[in-house]
Amino acid sequence: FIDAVVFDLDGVITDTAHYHFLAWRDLAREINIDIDEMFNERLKGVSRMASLELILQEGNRQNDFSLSEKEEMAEKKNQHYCQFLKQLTPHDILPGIIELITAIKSEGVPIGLASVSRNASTVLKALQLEDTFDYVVDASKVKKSKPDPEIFLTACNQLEANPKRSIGIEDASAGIDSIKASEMFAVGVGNTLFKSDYQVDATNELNWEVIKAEYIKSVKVT
Ligand code: G16
Ligand code: MG
Repeated sequence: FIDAVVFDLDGVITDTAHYHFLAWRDLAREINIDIDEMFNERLKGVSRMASLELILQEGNRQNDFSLSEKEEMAEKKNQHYCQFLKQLTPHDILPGIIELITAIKSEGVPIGLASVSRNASTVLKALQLEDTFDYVVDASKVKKSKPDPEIFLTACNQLEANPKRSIGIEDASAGIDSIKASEMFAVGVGNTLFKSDYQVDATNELNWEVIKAEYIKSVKVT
């Protein structure tokens, strides 16, 4: 009765969301903008250039740089981020994720990955998960970033899944919006994702039996 489950990468499969934050924080400091973990919530699931724009707005510096200067800054942040990725190993897969994937797969339900990151394949390789997902949608395959539904709809389409009978798992507010706009059932990992259909505090609380039960409840209500 469930067609597919589509996972976000950064912040759900592994905590690269923190590395993105550290790299942006250092870059922002260089131009005298301070960002904290709370502000970082707004960067989660948002593409590289859109993240930079949000940071510049935060410091009221959105008109201070040319496009090529912005591209340089984004590139600098990415190089710093890629340094962190070098340390990434399968030990960095978040708690409960392998168990969840195993439970879903044991029922023959296909799984997809929806990440707007251009580094998604590098991250998957480092975690040794490159053959785990039935279909991976990354930045190269979509025109519009989250919160647009394109990325989750593409994943469902490729998995031959009806979005209304599919589940998306996200740690970002923009990602939950993308899942809801796709008419999928939204599972949120975090404590501020109020638009989720079902929310857990952390990945170790993701349990396939519970997720299915919550999905069935929502279908009965509507
Ligand atoms: C991720 C992160 C975002 C990041 C974006 C682009 O999305 O959540 O913070 O800005 O990818 O990443 P990159 O600079 O590597 O292309 P997701 O969809 O995996 O959460
Ligand atoms: Mg994420």
